[in-house]
Amino acid sequence: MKTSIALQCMAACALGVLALPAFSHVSLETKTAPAGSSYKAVFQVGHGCQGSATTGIRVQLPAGFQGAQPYPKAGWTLAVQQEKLATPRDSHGKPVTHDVSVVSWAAAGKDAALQNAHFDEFTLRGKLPETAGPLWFKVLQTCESGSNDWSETPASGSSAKGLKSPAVLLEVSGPDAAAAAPMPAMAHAPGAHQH
Ligand SMILES: [Cu+2]
Repeated sequence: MKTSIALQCMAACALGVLALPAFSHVSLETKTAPAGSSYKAVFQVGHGCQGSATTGIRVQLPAGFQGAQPYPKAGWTLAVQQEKLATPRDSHGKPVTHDVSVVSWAAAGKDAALQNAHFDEFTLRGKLPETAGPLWFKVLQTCESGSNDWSETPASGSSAKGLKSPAVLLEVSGPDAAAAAPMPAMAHAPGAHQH
């Protein structure tokens, strides 16, 4: 099953690479952000599922991503799931025991579905953890026919190299790196795009 999805995506992405090198599969507009900052996550969807139009985007928020707020989208129905935190945190002197764990957008009708050849963005914001390191957003892309489960993460580190269906990576940089204006990660340079 995994193999067939990978092959499907390979075919889809080969086309994507020719047409729009920087906008294949699902990736973040801004791939690096400083620890502890407020971050606007713009998920860019570059293709559907083996040619089929996208009807749903479900984003699982990584631990440490706080207070997520989705941007509503015309034609799409929003849903938000909360989860009990393993460790409650403090917010303005009050304990926070639950937080948003999943945000999803579903096409409200056939007309709203994102055609395979088109491009769109799904946006949410939240506060980043105070510690630097990779944050992986697992994204389930559902389509009129089939789905792409962008959920693979490496055993360690932040390289998606060799992963067939990588989760979406945000590099959280330390205070030093933030001051030194980090280079945007080139995870989706034409040569690097592989499934
Ligand atoms: Cu792709």
